[in-house]
This record gives sequence, C-alpha cells and structure tokens, in this order.
Amino acid sequence: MRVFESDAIRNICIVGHGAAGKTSLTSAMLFDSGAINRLARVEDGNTITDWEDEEIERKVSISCSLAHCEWNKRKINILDTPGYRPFLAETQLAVRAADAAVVVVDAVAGVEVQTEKVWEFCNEYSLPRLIVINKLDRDNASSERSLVSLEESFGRGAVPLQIPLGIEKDFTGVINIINSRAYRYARDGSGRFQEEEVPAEYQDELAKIREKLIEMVAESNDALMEKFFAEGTLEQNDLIEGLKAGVLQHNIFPVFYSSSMFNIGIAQVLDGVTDLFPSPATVGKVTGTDPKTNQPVERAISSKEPYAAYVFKTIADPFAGRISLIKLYSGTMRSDSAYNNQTKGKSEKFGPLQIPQGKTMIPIGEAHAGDFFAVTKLKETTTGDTLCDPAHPIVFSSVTIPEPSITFAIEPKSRGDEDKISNALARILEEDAAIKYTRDPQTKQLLLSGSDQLHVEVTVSKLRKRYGVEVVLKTPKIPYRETIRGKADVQGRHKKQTGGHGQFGDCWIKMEPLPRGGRFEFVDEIFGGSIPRNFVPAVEKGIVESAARGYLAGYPVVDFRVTVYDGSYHPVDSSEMAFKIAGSLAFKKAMEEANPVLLEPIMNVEIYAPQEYAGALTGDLTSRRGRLQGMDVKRDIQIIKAQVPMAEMVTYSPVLTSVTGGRGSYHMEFSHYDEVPAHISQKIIDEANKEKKQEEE
Ligand SMILES: Nc1nc2c(ncn2[C@@H]2O[C@H](COP(=O)(O)OP(=O)(O)O)[C@@H](O)[C@H]2O)c(=O)[nH]1
Ligand SMILES: [Mg+2]
Repeated sequence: MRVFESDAIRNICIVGHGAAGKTSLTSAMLFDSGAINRLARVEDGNTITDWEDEEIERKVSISCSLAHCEWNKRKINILDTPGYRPFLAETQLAVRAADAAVVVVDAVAGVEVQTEKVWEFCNEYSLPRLIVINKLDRDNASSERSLVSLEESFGRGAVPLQIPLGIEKDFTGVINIINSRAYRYARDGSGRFQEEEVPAEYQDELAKIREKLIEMVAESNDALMEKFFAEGTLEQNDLIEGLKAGVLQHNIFPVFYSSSMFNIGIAQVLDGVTDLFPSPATVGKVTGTDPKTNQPVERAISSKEPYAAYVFKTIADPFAGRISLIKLYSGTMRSDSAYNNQTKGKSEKFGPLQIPQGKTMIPIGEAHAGDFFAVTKLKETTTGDTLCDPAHPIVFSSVTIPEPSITFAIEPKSRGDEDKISNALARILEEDAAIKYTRDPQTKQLLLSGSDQLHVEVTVSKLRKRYGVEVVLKTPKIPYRETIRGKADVQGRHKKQTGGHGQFGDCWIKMEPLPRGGRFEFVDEIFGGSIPRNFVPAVEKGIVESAARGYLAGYPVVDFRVTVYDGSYHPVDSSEMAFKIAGSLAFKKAMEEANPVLLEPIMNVEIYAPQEYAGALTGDLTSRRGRLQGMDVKRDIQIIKAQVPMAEMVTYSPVLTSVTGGRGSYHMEFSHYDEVPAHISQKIIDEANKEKKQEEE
C-alpha cells in the first residue's frame, strides 16, 4: 500500500437513515475503484464494512467500519456508519473523525428521521456534505419527491448536480449538469458506463437545473454574485470554483443519483468526493486544548509538525485483542515506536501500523498527517484519547456519548459465570461506550443499560458469541423500600427455658419516622443499667438486621429512629444473642403499630420529541403517574420534564418509539424515594410475598 500525503487524502463518512444503502454504496465504491474484485452485497453477508457476526446475521450495520480505496490518484478513507437509532453513537464517532460526509437518502422514502439526526451531527462538526439519492432503480423511486424533502429539511443548499437518466427499472445513468454530458451504465453491476451527448428530451430540464445551480453558487459568494448580476450567468470556471467553495463552507450540498444495487452512478459520486471535498491539507488546521494552560491551541495539519493523533474508535476483537483506530492530525507515526498518550499520561509502545479494509489489516510502515490507521494491543489507550509529542502537548475533544435509556437485569444461565460476565462486558465497553453495566446494591441484580432493547440484545449476543457466556435478560427489579408513617412504643421480650441454661432478653423501644433520606438512627437512653452496657449494641443489631430483611414485602426499612429506653435482664440467662432476638421482636411489633408503607424510586425524566407529539406524550406520562415539571422548546424539539416512578418507566422505551414513530428519545436519572399509593402498594406486597413463598418451596 502506498503512503499518501495530506493533500492526496479524503476522509469521508457515509451517513443516513438505516437501509438507505450506505453499506451497499461503500461496497460499490470499493469495487469500482478496484479495491475489491467483486460487488459484495449486504444480502450475501460479504461486504467489507458489515463484517461483524452481528452485522452479517442481522444485515444491519451496528458499528462504524473503516475501508479505503484509491480514485483519481487520491486515497479515500471511508467510514461506513449505522443508520438506526440504537447505534447512532457509533455514527457520532465517525462524523467526529471524518472531514466530510456523504449523506445517503432512499429515493422512495426521501428524508427520514435519522437522516435529520445525522445531518445534525454533521452540523455539529461543520462537515462539508454531498447527498446521494440512492435506490433510483426501485419502484416508486422519485428524484423530484426526494429533492422536495431534502429542500424542506435542509434548505435550498441541497441542489442537484445531476439529472437521472430514466427512473425505476429504466434508471440507467446520470447527466452531469456542469459539463453537460450523459453517463449511461450497463445494468449488470459491472459499473461500466459510456459518456454520451445529453439526449434531446433532457435539454430543457438541463438548462433549467443548471440555471438553478448557477444562481445558488452566485448567491453563496459575493464576488460571483456581482459577476452574475453583470452577465446573467457564470463562466464554467467560476461555476466550478464557486461550487467547491460553497461545498467547503457548507452552503451548498450537491445532490447525486445512484443505484448501489445495480452499480450505477457511483463513479460520479467518487469524482464528487475527490473533486469537491477538502483534503486534510485543505482543512489546514485543527483546534485542541493546551493541557498546561487549558487554552485553545491550533495545530497545522502537516507531516512536518510534531505528532498529534486522536483515537476515534476501539474494536474489541476476541482474537486480535484491542484494535485502536487513529486519525493522525499532524506529524508522522511509524511502526514499532513508542508514543505518548497525553490523555492517560502514559507511554504506549506501537507495534506495526496497519490500515483496515473492513476486518482485513494491511501493514504500512508509516502514516502521514491527515491519514487514518490502526494499531493493535495498546495497553492504556481507549476511545477519545489524544497521542501527542509531550514537548508540544495538545488534547483533542472527544465525543459525548448519550446516556443509556433502557435497563435490563441480566442473569447468567449457569451459576458462577458472574465473573466471566464482568470481564467480557468490560471488553465490550471498550468498543461501545453507549452501554453501561452496574450492580444494584439493593436488589443485587446485574444491570445492563443501552440505548434501546435491540442495543442490549446485540450486547448479549456478543457475550455469547465472542466470550461464550449465556445470559438471560429480565425486567430489572424495582429497588422498593419500606418505611413508617406513625410512631410506636413497644416491648420486645425473649425468654426461653430449655433444660439447664435459659435465654433472656427484654427491651422497650420507641420508633418514629425520620425525614426522607434520613436512613436509620439508634438512640441509647438506658439509665441505671436496666439493660447492661454490653448488651445494648445487640439490641441495635437485632433491629438493623430485621430492618434489612423488611417487614411488608421484604424490602429494606429506612428513614426511622429507634430509641431504646428500658428493659430488664437476668444475671445468668441473658446473652448477646438473647438481646438481639429481643431487638428483632421489638422491631416487628413496632412496625405493626407504626403504619408501615412502601417507598418507590422516582426518576427525573426528560423527553425529547417533535412538538406535534407533546400532547400524546404528556397524556401518557399522566397515565404513568408522572408529574409534569416543565416544558421547553429547543429549535423544533419539545423537551418535556417530569418526575415519574421508576416502575412506570420500565415499559416506556417501546411506547415512546411507537408514539413518535422513532423520533423521540428520553433520558432519566434517579431523583428521590416517595410513598407508593395504597392501591398499588398492596399489589407489590402480594407479588413479593408470593415470590418469597415460591423461593421457600
Ligand atoms: N433496489 C435497491 N436496493 C438497494 C440499493 N442499495 C441498497 N439496497 C438494498 O437495501 C438494503 C439496505 O442496504 P444497506 O446497504 O445495508 O443500507 P444501509 O443500512 O444504509 O447500510 C439491502 O437489502 C440492499 O441490498 C439500491 O440502490 N437499489
Ligand atoms: Mg449499513
């Protein structure tokens, strides 16, 4: 593999809604450029970029995947990304690393939910974009409808550079409106095409669309605007340069047409990538933070600068180990050298540098500024880290991964696999920062959280296939608690006469509620030795242990104070054990009197969805015993804030998806404990006692 200089590289990500054809487009690009020797298909499970078991099996991209090809003497690094919501964290990683984006749109569906989402990601990183309307071969494909939806969502900057030649089963190529030539393709998937005159019946449309492009280019550039007013048009050269500038400043998003399936129009998309997108050298510089001063610093993207690189993704490969995907911003990096991980403050020994073609690794001796490469088996380095010359430190910003929104309990199928689960999940976490793994201290359950059910299921499947651990997913238990509303004043007396040595313990206690969060207090008010000093802690122990086992439904009792103020003892028969039992007897009696109730965790929930769903969503929240806390609007997105019992949120994710057609998302965190309403509380108590009985049987 040749090593490319910064001005001969293009770093692109392929983004769009799921099933728009991103992986197929990537495959066709690799084939047409000669990087692979057959047109691999998602259906056949042999594409370069959907190479993980999970992806092949589900026929869906789950991770972002790196490939590369050579076109017009340029090296194009291609990051194929997922387009379905559960896996968009991966797409964020790719957008963060790329210098430009190819946005793929389905010609039947037009702009879809996640098209808008990935567009926002591109806005966040100010990426130049071109748009590919794909699947023009399909029944009901429409270039006009697709263009209308693009303009509605992304404005007038989405302008066609092409006219499709035919549509649906007659889609055979594209007309380039800049050079006014037609490109007619064989429909055999070979990608071969002929350049022709534009057919007569397209001439009017060509003139009209060309005019529109010229206007848009003139509009995006003051100097060209003057020329346009003076001459009524733009010269060819001005048009091309103006278009490039418009793309670079993301005022113009040129639209191309393709069929990835029939391999039509791909060569023109590749031309668009090399001709319109900036090389890292054109991007010119990158901004980071100086770790010493915490001030922003700039670094020129040049091989002559000190080295600085960003780790944009990690793959946890069960065989190769940890694979780090790296974007080199400045300097040169070489195989078998030591480099400073600035983020971790550690030195890392690099083995061979490699460039991935999907899962295949091609060794290279060195990489130059602007290029992507991979290294395996780094010890300390994780996604988001910066590697740089310690004499010229800089730290690049990493991607903030959204908090998970759905939680399941996982149980190993075979006992004793807990450790295996923890180890395997720690590895999976390295490559997927969007999952979370904890143990609930109260319920003792292992909890696995992800962006939605599919995400968690994929993780479980990775556990099985890669690490051989089988787990079952369960709805997590709600960590209910118990407390009291009233007071009690009771005696706990334990007396047993069995043959010789007896047992005797006797205490009087008062019990009263503490404010929420007050946990437990024990007050010793014994005067005059009615209970000997050394037995008082035994009373407390008896109470604490009983409280942990619960009274109503087996949940820990909290937020109460016990005062022990009297009692009696026997010089021979009293013992620690006897007073512990007396304490627990007193506790039970006190609970009977003190009006015990259940507490449940209440969550702070924030829901984000287009405004039109606000009514339906607030209605649903009310039915979940939610209390609205406020409404907010950010751009077109309605933010609903509410406090909702955790028990009611367990089933929320699928409902939100169906109410909003996949356009809503939410985030929640624990707020406080509150009393469970009486009518619900009885059900929970019955359920818990039934479970307890089953366990005992
Ligand atoms: N008819 C037709 N089907 C396509 C085209 N491109 C992709 N597909 C099919 O659409 C489905 C989704 O494609 P894929 O590349 O996995 O989409 P991605 O989710 O955007 O990566 C697969 O069944 C592809 O074979 C196309 O241009 N025309
Ligand atoms: Mg895909």
